[in-house]
Amino acid sequence: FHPDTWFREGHGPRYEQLYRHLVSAIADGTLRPETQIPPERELAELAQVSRVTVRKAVAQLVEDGQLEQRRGAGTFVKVPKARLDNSRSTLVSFTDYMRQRGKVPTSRILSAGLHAPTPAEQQALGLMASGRVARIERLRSADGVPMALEYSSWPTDILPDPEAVKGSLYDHIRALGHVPTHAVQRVSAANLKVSEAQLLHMEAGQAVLRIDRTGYLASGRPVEFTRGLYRSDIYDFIAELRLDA
Ligand code: 16G
Repeated sequence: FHPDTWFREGHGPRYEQLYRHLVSAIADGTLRPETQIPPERELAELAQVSRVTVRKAVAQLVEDGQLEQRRGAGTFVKVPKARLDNSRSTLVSFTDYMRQRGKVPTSRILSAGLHAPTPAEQQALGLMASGRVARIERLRSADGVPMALEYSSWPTDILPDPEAVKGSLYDHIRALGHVPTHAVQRVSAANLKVSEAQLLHMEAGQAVLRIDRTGYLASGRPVEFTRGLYRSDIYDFIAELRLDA
């Protein structure tokens, strides 16, 4: 990205030229999604224009939805809203979902271990208060862009060692001989805490999609209890509806 060369490119008001330069840098991938653009003063210096010119060009890009200003953090190239839909209602893992779309999934494990189950976990998974539950909390990314936070709980006979999960949790469970075959999901709205916002590159208090999933084995036994917080600027929840015959 060379803001110092923009002025050799065209005609019209300077802010329009700078605007066009930024648009093409985003379009050709020189400025990738989630890249932070230099602060106003720096950009003005690089491009040798006034800060007012930079402000106008940036404001136009924000209005277009190509750049995004995050309070206290700076201005970023917006991640294009992918239609991350699941309108066929198939049970897929994050890993498979992203791979099917040509993206490279990665996970950062925030914590993994065995704990005393909360009342919600006891109820969802049919556990005794005196027993243990396996918990794993991960930040899920696709092509390096943070997409979701997932807090997942399982009975310990299904997931005895959550610390051993490397890539896909579903693959890990399947390799142990357990196959969740169906799930029930509840979609709601939530606001991010400060720590969660930092991980997702969002602002504290911003709205996210919360998806609570309970997953079952073919026998009907509930084995997965997962809360996911999905970036609302990237995820759309889509359901396909048909008229009853
Ligand atoms: C999906 C599931 C989540 C599951 C995870 C496993 C939704 C809303 N949630 O994110 O419940 O635990 O996949 O992914 O789709 P993994 O096998 O890639 O670890």
